[in-house]
Amino acid sequence: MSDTDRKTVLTAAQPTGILTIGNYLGAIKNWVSLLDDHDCLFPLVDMHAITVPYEPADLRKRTRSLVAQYIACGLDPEKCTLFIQSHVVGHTELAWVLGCLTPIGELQRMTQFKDKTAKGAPINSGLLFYPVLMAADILLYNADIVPVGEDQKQHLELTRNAAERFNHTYSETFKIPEPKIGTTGARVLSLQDPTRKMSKSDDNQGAYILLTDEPDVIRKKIARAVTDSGSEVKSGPDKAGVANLLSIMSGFSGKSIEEHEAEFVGKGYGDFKKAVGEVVVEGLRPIREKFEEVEKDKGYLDGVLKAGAENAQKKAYKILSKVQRKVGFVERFR
Ligand code: ATP
Ligand code: LTN
Repeated sequence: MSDTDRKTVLTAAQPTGILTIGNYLGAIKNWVSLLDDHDCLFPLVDMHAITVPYEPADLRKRTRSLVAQYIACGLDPEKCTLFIQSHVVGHTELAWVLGCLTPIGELQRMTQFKDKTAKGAPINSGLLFYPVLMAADILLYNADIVPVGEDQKQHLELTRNAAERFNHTYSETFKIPEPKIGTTGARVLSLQDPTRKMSKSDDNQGAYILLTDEPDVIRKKIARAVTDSGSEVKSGPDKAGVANLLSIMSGFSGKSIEEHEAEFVGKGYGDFKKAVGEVVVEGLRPIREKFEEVEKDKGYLDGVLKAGAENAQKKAYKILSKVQRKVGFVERFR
């Protein structure tokens, strides 16, 4: 495939802490599979992260840690652009222009904004503007494909509207990005309540497995995972707990759920959970080891981030200068 045929994929996450196996199996593993045939950009959206209360020192630490986690999960910086959003000039500049085309009502209708404000805490205007900054992240690189979870569908719709509005108000500039909503990745459920998704913000630490959990912690969490009544190791609508463990096992082993079911015919939950534990421990071992190696290598991480920002900046300037010309700003002297 020639470079010009390659589609641009862009997706982002906030640096909120150590990722879970839900983030890995449901999202990152799929991003890794796109690296060879696409031009992939992965900004770490630190500017989005300051829309809610936070500690500056934590944010800095978590941002660097997330880069190391991405690399450990297989997002090879030689094959994609890993960068920090605040390192690239253009995200906020474009957000401002798009914001001047976006009716307030459209932002107030966002369910994520409504959920966050419903809790009654004081609201800053950054939280309202959040989706416009997200639209800028995507449009600044004319991304074709944006893989996101179901919860980001509405923000993607707003992004598409903003691109169409700009194209219509000025002239054809932006591609209309396609969302790729939670397609092939598994939806990993809580180990303690398989009616909910696995989430690192769960109060119960037994509900999730982090990429950096030690082998014994992983084994314990899986041994204590909620399973269903009955004793057959089989996926099914009334067997959400067992189905979740089978899906996790298959995500790490690469074998199908049916193959794993066949392995446990005539065996009980105890044997099954032990086997799941070992598959997860072995699946996470290289990730945890790589993470530990990369996280402490400050020089290497700095190099990755510097190269990532330079590459992203080149692309961003191209679109930003086009936008600034079209909206009537006097050309910048450089
Ligand atoms: P939290 O874990 O705090 O609830 P989050 O993991 O949903 O937050 P995001 O940054 O929104 O945080 O997630 C990044 C990506 O991981 C998204 O594409 C999301 O759909 C995916 N993801 C998160 N949790 C799971 C899960 N349990 N199963 C499958 N995919 C998941
Ligand atoms: N809002 C998204 C994070 C995000 C994003 C983006 C995702 C910010 N900018 C651009 C895709 C493309 C979230 O909370 N998951």
